[in-house]
Amino acid sequence: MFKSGFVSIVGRPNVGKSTLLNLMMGQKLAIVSSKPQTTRKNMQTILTTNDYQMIFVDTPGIHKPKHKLGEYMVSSAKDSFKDVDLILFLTTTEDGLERGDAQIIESLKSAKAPVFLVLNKTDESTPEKVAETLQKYAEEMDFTEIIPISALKSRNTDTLIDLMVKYMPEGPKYYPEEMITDVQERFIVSEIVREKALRNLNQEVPHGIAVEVIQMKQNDKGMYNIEVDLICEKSSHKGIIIGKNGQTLKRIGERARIDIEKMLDAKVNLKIWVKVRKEWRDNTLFLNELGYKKQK
Ligand SMILES: Nc1nc2c(ncn2[C@@H]2O[C@H](COP(=O)(O)OP(=O)(O)OP(=O)(O)O)[C@@H](O)[C@H]2O)c(=O)[nH]1
Ligand SMILES: [Mg+2]
Repeated sequence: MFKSGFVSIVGRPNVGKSTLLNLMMGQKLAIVSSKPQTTRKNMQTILTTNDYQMIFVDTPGIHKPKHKLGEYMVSSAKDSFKDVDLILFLTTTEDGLERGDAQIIESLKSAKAPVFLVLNKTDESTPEKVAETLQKYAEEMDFTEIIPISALKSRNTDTLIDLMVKYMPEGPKYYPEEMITDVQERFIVSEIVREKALRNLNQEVPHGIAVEVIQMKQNDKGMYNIEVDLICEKSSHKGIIIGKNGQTLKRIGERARIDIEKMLDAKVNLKIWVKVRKEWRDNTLFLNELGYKKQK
């Protein structure tokens, strides 16, 4: 009997949703950073074996939105509660209930799919704190399964996958075997650049960044010429992104190029243009242009 289904991965920002997705896929597809609100839109990845096909939906962290981009992110995440066969609710031992998990649990209660409580980052915690947290959460909701893991150290993640498969219904191969994601290469390219910007910039600068691929062409030697706009919110931010003698931008560009070359398995010539667009995170038209718009 072949099993298949959709699995949504939800939780507060920064709890390790994208890290877990990459681990289960056995390759890096979603970007990861130590800053909250890294993921901005839902992304599907597809894991096919001889026995099952699971489609994972990585979602933005659920938080209190402060602009239209944030509203889009939170509604995308919550949309994923519907029409899935299983929900993984990720959290950590860090006072999650006080920091927004209580509200997430309230919305999860009306979901039709079974909900697993997945306590991540156990490598950063103690067994006592893990046990205490699990007990506290179990009082809030009747979770189908409760699994402590470390996505970073692959701790207990095989058990998690086994349990997920157990709850998958009998079903068809929704996607061809060789397909691993529903997003295009262009999107992953823009995300890689954004990841390097997130990792190399501080305070409010990285959160106001968007990346748009304006050209991506392969020449007859197989090399890609890629040009992207790196959009920020203020001219002072533009200066910070470029850095002294252009050092910061150079570092972002080099790190991004290395990862893009790995992903495309080809040489890449990457050009980044830094642009300013005031308050774009509240500009609906521009958000739509960047692909931050509802599908329906
Ligand atoms: N120590 C530890 N760190 C982890 C673990 N899983 C993820 N992290 C780290 O937590 C940070 C956030 O990881 P992400 O995977 O980007 O988290 P996310 O939930 O997708 O975050 P958003 O996209 O912002 O909602 C990164 O620095 C990860 O390396 C873990 O099991 N243990
Ligand atoms: Mg993420």
